[in-house]
Amino acid sequence: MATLPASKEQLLDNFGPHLGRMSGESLSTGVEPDKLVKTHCCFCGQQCGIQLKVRDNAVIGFEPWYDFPFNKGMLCPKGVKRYLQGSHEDRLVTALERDTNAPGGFRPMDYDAAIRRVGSEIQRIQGAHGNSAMGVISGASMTTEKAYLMGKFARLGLKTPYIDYNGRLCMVSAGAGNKKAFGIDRAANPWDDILGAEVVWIAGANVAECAPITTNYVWQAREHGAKIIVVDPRITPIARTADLYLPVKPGRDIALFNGILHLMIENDWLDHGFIDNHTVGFDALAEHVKQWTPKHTAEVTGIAEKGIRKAAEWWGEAKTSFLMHARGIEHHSHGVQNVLGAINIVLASGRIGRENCGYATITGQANGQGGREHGQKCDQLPGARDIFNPEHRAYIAGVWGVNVDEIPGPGVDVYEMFRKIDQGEIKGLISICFNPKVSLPDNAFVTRALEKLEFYVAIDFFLNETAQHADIVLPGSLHEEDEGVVTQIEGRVIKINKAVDSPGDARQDWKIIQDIAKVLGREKGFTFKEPREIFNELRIASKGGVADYSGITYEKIEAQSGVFWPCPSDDHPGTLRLFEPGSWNPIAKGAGPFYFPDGRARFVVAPYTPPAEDVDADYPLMLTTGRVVSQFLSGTQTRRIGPLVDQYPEPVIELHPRLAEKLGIRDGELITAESRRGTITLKAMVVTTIRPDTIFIPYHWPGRKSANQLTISAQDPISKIPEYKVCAARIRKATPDEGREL
Ligand SMILES: Nc1nc2c(c(=O)[nH]1)N[C@H]1C(S)=C(S)[C@@H](COP(=O)(O)OP(=O)(O)OC[C@H]3O[C@@H](n4cnc5c(=O)[nH]c(N)nc54)[C@H](O)[C@@H]3O)O[C@H]1N2
Ligand SMILES: Nc1nc2c(c(=O)[nH]1)N[C@H]1C(S)=C(S)[C@@H](COP(=O)(O)OP(=O)(O)OC[C@H]3O[C@@H](n4cnc5c(=O)[nH]c(N)nc54)[C@H](O)[C@@H]3O)O[C@H]1N2
Ligand code: SF4
Ligand SMILES: [Mo]
Repeated sequence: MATLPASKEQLLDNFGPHLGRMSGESLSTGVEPDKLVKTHCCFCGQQCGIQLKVRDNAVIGFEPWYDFPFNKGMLCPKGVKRYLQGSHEDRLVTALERDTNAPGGFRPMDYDAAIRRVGSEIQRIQGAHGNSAMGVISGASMTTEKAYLMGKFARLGLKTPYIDYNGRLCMVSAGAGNKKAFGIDRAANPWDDILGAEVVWIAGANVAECAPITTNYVWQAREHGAKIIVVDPRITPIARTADLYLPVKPGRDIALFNGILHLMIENDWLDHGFIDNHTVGFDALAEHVKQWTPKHTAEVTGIAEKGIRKAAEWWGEAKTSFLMHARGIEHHSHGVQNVLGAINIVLASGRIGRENCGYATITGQANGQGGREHGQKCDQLPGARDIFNPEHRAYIAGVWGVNVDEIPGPGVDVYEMFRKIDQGEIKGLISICFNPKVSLPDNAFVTRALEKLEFYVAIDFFLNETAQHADIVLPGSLHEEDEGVVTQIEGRVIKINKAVDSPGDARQDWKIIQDIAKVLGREKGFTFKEPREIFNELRIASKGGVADYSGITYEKIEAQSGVFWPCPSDDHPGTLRLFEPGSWNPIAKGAGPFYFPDGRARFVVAPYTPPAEDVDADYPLMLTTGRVVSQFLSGTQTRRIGPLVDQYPEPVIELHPRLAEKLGIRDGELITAESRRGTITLKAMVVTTIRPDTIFIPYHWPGRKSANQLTISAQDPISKIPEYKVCAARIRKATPDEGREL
């Protein structure tokens, strides 16, 4: 059996963040850099500050950036090794054209000729089948300038409603829940509020592996006496240091939140003043949760009644608290309900909108926050405006200098786009910063759909698995080759600074998009000369919207170590904490702190529904999927960074010793997991840290090692997020053939 570390020190060594200041590394130790560039990590949504060491137009290492307030010089293993990807031999430096006779299936192509081919294919497809036969899929690892440009380009450059982005797989349940309850979609607090919380509730977030720097905030809170509650089907590293661990069955968090609220009401652990003055809908919710007795909650969630009562008591009696959640509760066909359940217990406690009292959804991708605000979502216009709202449309049409009818209506979510590709409705695709062949559920379907496209162009700096299906690949820019803003986990808008030029024919993504607009003869509105110009247009486009960036400038970001949005004017410092009495709010206009006309937050009844595919006699186990600390998302980048690969070379199937014993499975042995959609053969990792009815597979690998061969394409009806976190599965020993095929 694999042993897991027990002490805090061991956790740090084996899993976690490098808490403690690191000395810089460099490719060539002793070589003096030409310059140090202050910027941020390219990976997760925490956006740690880092200084890149640059010599001869190459990033050769890093130095900590101690003064950046969020991470104060700390980095996790990915941040430490990120600089190694730029020099990788796979880096795309020319355009590529599909050629089945060429080695690797592609041959290099002149950049301008590639752009001309892209233009003529788009014209051919749109001429024959209409503008909507083209689709765009985009990404939230890119700067906000690029995200904004992609939304504008799809609507005006391609005149298609079909654009969506990879945040659809990530932040949309959180966003939809926040919008329903608060009227705004941003983490409500700066992270310093964690430090003074008496109770920290962590639901469905593997904080130590996926938001490593946040671990430090949680542990500091604990040093100050905070009690930590962790809800997860697995005893993750953060759970091992928790005061109370609740091993929820995958897909049942809403039952737990309803059960907690039941006990809060029964014991009068409520802030009546807050509920009366600042919310609506409590009575209907109180009626609904009557059925969620501790006994019923325990039956549904698989958590012992004692643990439920203890959690309710700690949460109920606290004077200050912080609740955070991530994809563990959101990646569900009822992800929005789970989020609303979490918000309900926060609102009932009244502990929001003041110091040390907070709530946050942990942002995933580098620009998971900013990338979901300015129009690359299928139903959204800049400033978090709604594409179906006539006033919002009219405002943006004015900024863009077009007739309002020229802005197409809402499109569809990215999975639905693949269904439309499969049905032949969408015939041409542009992808940028997205690897759906690895990251979408039930990915055999995605692969089939990709092969049906008449024309597909991918923009990336590596030839990812999806791009291998492209007709043309255009070499885009790495993070350190461009500048622009991103919005990190707290809602702080920060600046990515350029460190080096792109190699060969590779160029900044926004230039490539403008080149395509130009060759289509639709360059009006796509003649920006630098990211700053795009940002200045975005500021105007966001003005008066909920996500108002109009008072943010590159200079203000530098002067203040970031600016928290909303920031509605030049003399406004930004909004550190949402929902504080008196803070700027264009919707409530003084009526109250929340972003509705009456200024009140909404309690929303969130009924429990089981997962789309529950266990049965044929598939008796719950499969859940997620991450490991050293790999990132579809792995395109981190599978090319040697030290990170060494740390976790290949995926394994985590299972409990009791399950292993029942099936005669030994640790390290090859086993096969099956769902109704696919099979996967990997090594077993027998651990006591998982529920015996659940198995876990990390998803960062492609092809026969991809967890998404098994996952289900069921989606939340509101947010359209896929149900990555639970489907029915079974396991058995692998056959000799399955072992040989690996
Ligand atoms: N190392 C690393 N860090 C990352 C990323 C990465 O790929 N690698 N990706 C970034 C991105 S884009 C994201 S979205 C975040 C994701 O960050 P997290 O959401 O923290 O990561 P996951 O591993 O997807 O899932 C979190 C936990 O949910 C648990 N879980 C599964 N089902 C349930 C359930 O029904 N209820 C509850 N309560 N828990 C459940 C899993 O056991 C897992 O421990 O991480 C970001 N940071
Ligand atoms: N089974 C399972 N599947 C999951 C999840 C899960 O928990 N379980 N999690 C889901 C989540 S939360 C997420 S966020 C998605 C992520 O899924 P994807 O977004 O598909 O994964 P990435 O690896 O981020 O793919 C991004 C691609 O963009 C490229 N890229 C990065 N930055 C830039 C840039 O600035 N410019 C350009 N041009 N390209 C860039 C990278 O090289 C990579 O090829 O996966 C989802 N899939
Ligand atoms: S991956 Fe996230 S936690 Fe790690 S260094 Fe980068 S931004 Fe920081
Ligand atoms: Mo994500």
